[in-house]
Amino acid sequence: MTKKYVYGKPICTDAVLTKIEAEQGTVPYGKIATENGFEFAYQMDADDIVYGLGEANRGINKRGYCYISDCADDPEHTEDKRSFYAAHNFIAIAGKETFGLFFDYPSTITFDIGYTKIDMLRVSCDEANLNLYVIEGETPYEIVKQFRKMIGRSYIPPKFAFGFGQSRWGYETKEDFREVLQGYRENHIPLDMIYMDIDYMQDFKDFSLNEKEFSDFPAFVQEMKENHIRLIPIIDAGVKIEDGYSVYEEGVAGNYFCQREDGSNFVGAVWPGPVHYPDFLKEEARKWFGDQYRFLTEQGIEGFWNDMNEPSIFYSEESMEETKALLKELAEDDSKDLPVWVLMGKLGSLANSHEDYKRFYHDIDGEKVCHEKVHNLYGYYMTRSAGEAFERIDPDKRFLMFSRSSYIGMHRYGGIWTGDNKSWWSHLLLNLKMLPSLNMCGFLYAGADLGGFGADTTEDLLMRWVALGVFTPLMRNHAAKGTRKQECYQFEHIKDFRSLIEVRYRLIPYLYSEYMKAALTDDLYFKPLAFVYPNDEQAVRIEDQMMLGNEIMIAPVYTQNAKGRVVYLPEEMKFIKFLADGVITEKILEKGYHFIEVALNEVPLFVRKGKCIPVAAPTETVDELDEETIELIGYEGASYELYTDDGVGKDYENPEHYKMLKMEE
Ligand code: MIG
Repeated sequence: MTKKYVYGKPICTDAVLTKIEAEQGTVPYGKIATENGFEFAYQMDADDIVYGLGEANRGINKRGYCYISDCADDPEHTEDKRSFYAAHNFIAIAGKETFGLFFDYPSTITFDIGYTKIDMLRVSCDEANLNLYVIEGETPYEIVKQFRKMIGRSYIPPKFAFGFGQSRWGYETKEDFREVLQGYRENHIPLDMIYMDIDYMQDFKDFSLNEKEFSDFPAFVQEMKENHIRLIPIIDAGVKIEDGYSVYEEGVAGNYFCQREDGSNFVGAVWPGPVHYPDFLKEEARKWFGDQYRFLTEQGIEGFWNDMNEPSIFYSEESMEETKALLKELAEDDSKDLPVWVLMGKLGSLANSHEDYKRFYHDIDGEKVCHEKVHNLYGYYMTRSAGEAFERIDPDKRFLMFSRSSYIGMHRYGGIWTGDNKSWWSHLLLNLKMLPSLNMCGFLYAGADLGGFGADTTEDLLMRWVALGVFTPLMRNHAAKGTRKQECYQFEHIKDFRSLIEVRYRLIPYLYSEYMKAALTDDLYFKPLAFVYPNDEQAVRIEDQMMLGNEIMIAPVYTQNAKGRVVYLPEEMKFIKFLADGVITEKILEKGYHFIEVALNEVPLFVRKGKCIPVAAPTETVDELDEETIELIGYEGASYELYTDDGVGKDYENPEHYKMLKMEE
């Protein structure tokens, strides 16, 4: 049962697809105040758990901190941060009273979950213009499933996107890409995708190619495809201002860019220097931008990642002018003490500033709306622009698409990666904890930069992180310019990376099948243990183990120099270990705590009692996976329903995609 409460004049976000009539009365839980902005207040019971918020900091249970939905390009994901790149305003409270809340509000909104007062939940925003959905159900799991139904089916990627991908900010030339291909193939480490970061473009212009390097791009795309590699280019939100550049000129001519109050095009700056920002909230602009992807799909490209779409604004024309004026003033000041901190303060506040968000407008169905009021929709609508275009480009084909910024609703058009993490052990754990929350908000195709984006990785960190990445639908190694080389073949124990990634490929039949079932039934791919064992007091609080699909539990190692880890089993399970030489060991473990030994080159998982999973022979690419090689591991006599399809088309409902497999007694 879902109830909808309407306050003021909400902006339509298209996050919820189900038509729900607005209630007249007051909300059944907590208290609402609308005199001074909007506030929802709820007195939590000491033992209540609060789930949700998708891409947010800290743990699965969100209690004890304050989170702010305010999409921002901030690459420092330290524990004190309140905002990341996304705004996923769904929470579920489980305990004395159990209910879910979705605050459909596209501007800044604060979730104080026991931060100011330990048992007080306060959700507040500046304007009382929003739709609030109250979702009722027996358990948080039921509430989540109901919420997922309301917001529509999650994005389904092509099957190749379940392969492993290598990325790095800094690949520029064809030779750079060929070197990656060679590094992987020579060492027989599986690989399906190589990502193209901004350096493939000419002067960082969207839908352009470096003229010197990629004059015969279709032939290069083909060359890679012959090696079973898909090239996945990045697309940035800002469009470079440059005479003669067709995307810029069409955008200006069509009035497709965000404008200032006076009707002139707003100017910000990102990698290309001064840019305009496409007005993705304006239908014609969205269609126009989406059609630009054809420039690359027509050359054989089948997938993209959308970046800088919070949107990232390094500075605006206005803020730069202010800075220059300040510099001038300081230069003219002949007193001895140059107030450097004034300048530092100014420079430090230039990027991602709300002052800038107030400077430009969107045209939503003819109505002028200030960006500030819809800020959190920008990445969503950029990706929607691409997703809608793919439907026109080839309605029968799946394209790979994931975005950095997002809002609930975007999950129908693409997945996400979690942005600029660091090569820190704490970020490996953060990655793990975030996964079920992302799933609750509809984002099934998700993953973090394995090995860490910023800072220098270490071989052991990359190995442990890859061993987690084995299970995440998006499995990509990505690193920032200037950091230590991070491709798996750059390290001493190349064979160990091969074994780890081979486990991923052996598990693809299971992972893909569970992904498809989760997507097609609005279910979770990653679940907290609490959703499966709600009456087990130990299990309910565990945040470093996850249920994956219906058959397995994962418990990655996330501490440096550890020989293994402690794991809690809420019931008897079969402990499976993929060893470096391809051997699979198995051992039944009783309910309770265990220390499991896991070497750097091994992947552990646990099969639930009475269940089994399919495991294929390893291959180097998804194309080569052979279902004939599938064996079942787990409990004798168990059966598994395998979902398979061609991995490209969209006839998902075809019953022929399901096959019952049974393990011999
Ligand atoms: O300001 O395109 O999160 O993955 O490598 C940095 C360069 C811009 C941020 C993305 C990152 C990407 C990088 N981008």
